[in-house]
Amino acid sequence: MSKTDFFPGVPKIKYEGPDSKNPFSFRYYNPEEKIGGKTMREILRFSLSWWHTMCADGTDMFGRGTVTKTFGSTDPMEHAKNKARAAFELMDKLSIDYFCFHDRDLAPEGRDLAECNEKLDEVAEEIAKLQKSQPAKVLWGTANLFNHPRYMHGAGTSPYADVYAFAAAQVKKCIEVTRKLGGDNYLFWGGREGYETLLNTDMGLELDNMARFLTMARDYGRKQGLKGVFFIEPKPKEPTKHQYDFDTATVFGFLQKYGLVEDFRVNIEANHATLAGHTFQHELATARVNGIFGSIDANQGDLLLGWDTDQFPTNVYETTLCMLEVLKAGGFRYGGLNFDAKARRGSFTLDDIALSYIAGMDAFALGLRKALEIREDGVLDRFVEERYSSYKQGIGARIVSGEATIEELEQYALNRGEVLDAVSSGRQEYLENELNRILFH
Ligand code: XLS
Ligand code: CA
Ligand code: CA
Repeated sequence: MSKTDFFPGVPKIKYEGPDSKNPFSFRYYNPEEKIGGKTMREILRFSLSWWHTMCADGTDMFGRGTVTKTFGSTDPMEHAKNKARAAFELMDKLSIDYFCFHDRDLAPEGRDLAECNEKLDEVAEEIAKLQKSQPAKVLWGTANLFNHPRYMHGAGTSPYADVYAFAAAQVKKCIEVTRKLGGDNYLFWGGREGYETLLNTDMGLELDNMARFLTMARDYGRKQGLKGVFFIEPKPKEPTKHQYDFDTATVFGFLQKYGLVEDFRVNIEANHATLAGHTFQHELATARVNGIFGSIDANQGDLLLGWDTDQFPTNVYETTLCMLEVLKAGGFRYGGLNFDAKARRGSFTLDDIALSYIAGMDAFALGLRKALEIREDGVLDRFVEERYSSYKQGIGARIVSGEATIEELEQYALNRGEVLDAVSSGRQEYLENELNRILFH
C-alpha cells in the first residue's frame, strides 16, 4: 500500500496562517517557526494516542461503534499492522513526531502470555521498520492492566499474587517493546488500582505492593537502558470509585514515602484534573513546585458531565494557562503534549480525526504564542513579584532564610501593632482583564 491510502481525504497539513479558511491547514502551528528560542515542534512535542486514534470506534455504554477503523483488513494481525501504517501516515500528514501506546493497542491478545508477547513482537517489528523511513518516536509506552477481567480487582494492587505476577510480566514485556521502539519513558495509569469498598480491602498492603511493583519496573527499565523517566498519571475515579493516584499531590506523597521521587514524574491529564475538583493549571503548578512535572495528556472534559469525556482541547484560555505553566517549569524535558482525546461519537469520519487533531494542535500552538506574550508583557509576573516583596527585606527576609524564630516574630508583632495596613488588594478582576487584553488584542 502506498503511504497515502488510509486517509485519502486528508492532505499533508501545512501552516497557512491565522487568516486561512482552509480547514485542512494550521493557523497557528508552524512546526519549524522559532519562537522563544526553539522551533514550535521542539517546544510542543505533539503526540498521537494509539488507543483513541487507531482503535476506538465510538462504542459507548448505549451503542455500538460509529467509525470504521478496519483499515482495509479483517485478519487481526494484518489489521494491527495496517493500524501502524495508518498511524504513521497520519503522523506524517499532521507533522506529529511522537506516539503513545498500550501494549494491547498495538497487537491483539493471544491465548496465553507467551502468545500475547509473540504477537506484540511481530507488530513492534513492523513499527520499527516504519520508523526507519519516518522519524516517529515513542513518547511513552504503557501496559493495559485494566481491560482484561483478570484485573477486575486491580493489577499491581490485586489481592491475588498470581494476578500481580501476570501484570508484572506484562509490564516487563511492554518495557522491552518501548525500548525496542526507541522509547525512553514508561507510564503507569492505575485504572483498576483502587477500590470500591473497604469492607474487602487491605489498603496498606495494596499500597505497599504497588510501590514494590513500581520499584521492580523501575529497576528493570533502567537495566534495559531506559534513560528517561517513569510517569504516573493521576486520576481520582473511574473506573474504580477510589483510585490511589487521586491527584498530583497524592502521587507526590506516595513517591516520597516509597523513595521513588528521583525516577518518577507525573503525566497530567486536563480531564483528570477537573474530575479531581482541580483546575488543569493547579495540577501543573503542583507538579512544578514539587519538581515532578513530566508530561501532559492534552484533552478537555465537559464540566456539565461528571465523567472522563476525553475531548480534543479547543479552549484557548485553558491551553494558554497550561503553556504558561509548562514554560515556568522550563518546558518539556521528558514528556510532551499527548492527545489523549477522541473525536465525538457523531464525528464519525476518518477526516474528523485529522480535523480534531488540527483543532487541538492549533489550540495549543495559539496557547503557546499567547503564553509567550504574557511573559513578555510581564504584567502578571510583576504583580506577583510585588505582592510577595515583603519577604525580600527585614523580617520577611529573616523568615525566608529560616533565621527567624517564633519568639522573634512575637516580639516583632508586639512592637509593630495592627498589620492590616500591610495588606493590599489581590486585584483578581483587574488581572483577569489584563489576561483578556493580551489574549484578544
Ligand atoms: C484513562 C487514561 C489512560 C492513560 C493510559 O483515563 O487517560 O488512557 O492515559 O493508560
Ligand atoms: Ca490519559
Ligand atoms: Ca481521560
